Amino acid sequence: MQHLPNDTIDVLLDQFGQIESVIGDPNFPTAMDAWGGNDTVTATIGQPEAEVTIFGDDNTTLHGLSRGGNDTLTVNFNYGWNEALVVGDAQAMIDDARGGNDTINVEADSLYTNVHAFGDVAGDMSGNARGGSDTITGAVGWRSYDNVYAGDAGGSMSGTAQGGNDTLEIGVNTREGSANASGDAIGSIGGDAHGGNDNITITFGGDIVMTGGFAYGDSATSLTDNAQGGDDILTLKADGPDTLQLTHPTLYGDAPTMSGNAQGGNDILTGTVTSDFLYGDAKVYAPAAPGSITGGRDILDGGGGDDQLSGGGNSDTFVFNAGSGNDLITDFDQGNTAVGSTMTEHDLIDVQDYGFADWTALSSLISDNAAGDAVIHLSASDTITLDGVQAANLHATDFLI
Ligand SMILES: [Ca+2]
Ligand SMILES: [Ca+2]
Ligand SMILES: [Ca+2]
Ligand SMILES: [Ca+2]
Repeated sequence: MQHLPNDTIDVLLDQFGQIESVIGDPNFPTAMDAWGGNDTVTATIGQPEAEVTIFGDDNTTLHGLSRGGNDTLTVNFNYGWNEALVVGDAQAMIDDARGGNDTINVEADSLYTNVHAFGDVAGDMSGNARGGSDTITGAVGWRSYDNVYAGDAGGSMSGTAQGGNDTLEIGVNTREGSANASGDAIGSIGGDAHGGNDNITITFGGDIVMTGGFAYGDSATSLTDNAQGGDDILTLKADGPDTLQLTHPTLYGDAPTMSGNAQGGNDILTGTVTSDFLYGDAKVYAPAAPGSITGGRDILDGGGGDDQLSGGGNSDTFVFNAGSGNDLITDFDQGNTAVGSTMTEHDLIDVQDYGFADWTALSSLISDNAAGDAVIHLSASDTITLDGVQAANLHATDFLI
């Protein structure tokens, strides 16, 4: 196994419109197995229209038993109107190639600046490729709407590819801008590929107006074939009290769409004071046969604001704390039915924070609305509406009191 050198590379983009490409291990040997060096690359941008591309190993496909190094890749943004593509390892990985464990810091909080950052590859992972355990720290600047982060692949995952266990921390500290963050892939996860167990946090600043934050535990596109989602932790946070957004921040425990025989992981989704949409598994289901899609056992907590919560298939837990707002559960005990499964599920509503004495006390606060849906009146300002469920069909066993 050839080991490539550990390099330290500093690049300054101090010209208007300057375009630079930095490769940690240039001429990575693709005809044989090799191990990339542990490189430290720092790019500093000081002029508008400058663009930088960084690969921790090389802009090529890692084959065989090749392995990416453990790289530290940083871009310092000091102006605006800039672009960056930062990739922990390579363009693609096949065979038994493995990505390194990389640290990527792209806090692009300057205006009109967009970053794409991927922990392992800019393109696809196929064969039996495995992603590393990467840490990506990002921030979105004013009027920056094309910020995309993935723990593993900018493209798709197929074969028996396996995503790494990654950590993504993204700040949206701007009045206008948005971020998309996936624990594994931006494209679809298909074949027999698996997502890793990732931890994604999106933090909003206190004065957001036209901002968006979208997190996907596994894929920003879909889980299809026999793909399996990982067990992910997705969290929205807000720094300030004046949050108002026109785009609902949205968390998907696995992916927007699940099809074929896809299986969701057991995910933990936590919203914030904004009006969030939380999907334990997916928003859209296209099973190969009735019941072929399996949901995960997810935990959903919308936080404050008026949230829309969908657990998806399998038995999920919905958590409500004092100040939870007026929330809607779209599929209480109905997630399996949505994919054509006859398996019963038993979702739970956790209202322990409200301190009700017993089921008698809680049940007296549940009644049907004009549409015939059960509404649980937790307090003068907090309610839970259960779409498609009547009050008469709720029991003590549906709650954690
Ligand atoms: Ca990596
Ligand atoms: Ca991952
Ligand atoms: Ca997941
Ligand atoms: Ca679920």
